Amino acid sequence: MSQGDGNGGSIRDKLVAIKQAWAQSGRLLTGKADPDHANRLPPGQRLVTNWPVLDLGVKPDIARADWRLTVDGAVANPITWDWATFMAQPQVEDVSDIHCVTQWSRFDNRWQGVATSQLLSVVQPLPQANVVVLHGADGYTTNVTLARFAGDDCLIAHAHDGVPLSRDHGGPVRAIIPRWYFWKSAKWLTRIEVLAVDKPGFWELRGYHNDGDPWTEQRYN
Ligand SMILES: Nc1nc2c(c(=O)[nH]1)N[C@H]1C(S)=C(S)[C@@H](COP(=O)(O)O)O[C@H]1N2
Ligand SMILES: [Mo]
Repeated sequence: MSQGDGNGGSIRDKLVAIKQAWAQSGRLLTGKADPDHANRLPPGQRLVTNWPVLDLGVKPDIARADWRLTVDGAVANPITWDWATFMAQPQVEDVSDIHCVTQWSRFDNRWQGVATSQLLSVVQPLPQANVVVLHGADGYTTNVTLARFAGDDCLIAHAHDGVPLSRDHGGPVRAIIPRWYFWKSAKWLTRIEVLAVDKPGFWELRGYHNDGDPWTEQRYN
């Protein structure tokens, strides 16, 4: 995250400031919660068929040969996987919808990768473990409760619709947390920190909700 740091005039800093101001003013909230999922499209969302790209102005370029995934913190068995070790894990496929807090949703995304439950069974979280912080190679972070992260629809994805994840969309590997807004699905994933005490991530520190349920519009805190 070097671009723009310490330079209040960069495009990246302006974009961050705009989204942070939206969070402060509660923009985009409709007040029409749909906790029972009566509609497939959550309140305030509109369906897209393209796939927008959102980032902080930095797209890390990571070759699979250089990529590593470290899981550390409150675990009995910390790991660092290289590409071959990651791909040797049992592979799953899951279809889910994307809901971005900036109001676009995209249905029926077919993800391929390693289930978070598989990863957790390898690292063995300690009894006090409560939350994970996902780290992207661009310096991005986001926090997710361990319970949510362990959901059966969550995975560490390396492909979408059978095609390797592009650099734009977070390749080689990104997290997929379908039941939360898409800001929780960290791209260019290289580290998963397992913690006893919660630690807000990049957007959570800038006014976004600590959870992020689209049906009750947990956009901002
Ligand atoms: N590493 C990293 N992950 C990230 C982001 C980011 O800036 N850096 N942006 C988040 C946000 S706000 C969204 S909406 C989605 C966008 O994913 P996409 O570009 O594949 O649509 O990635 C999330 N994961
Ligand atoms: Mo987003």
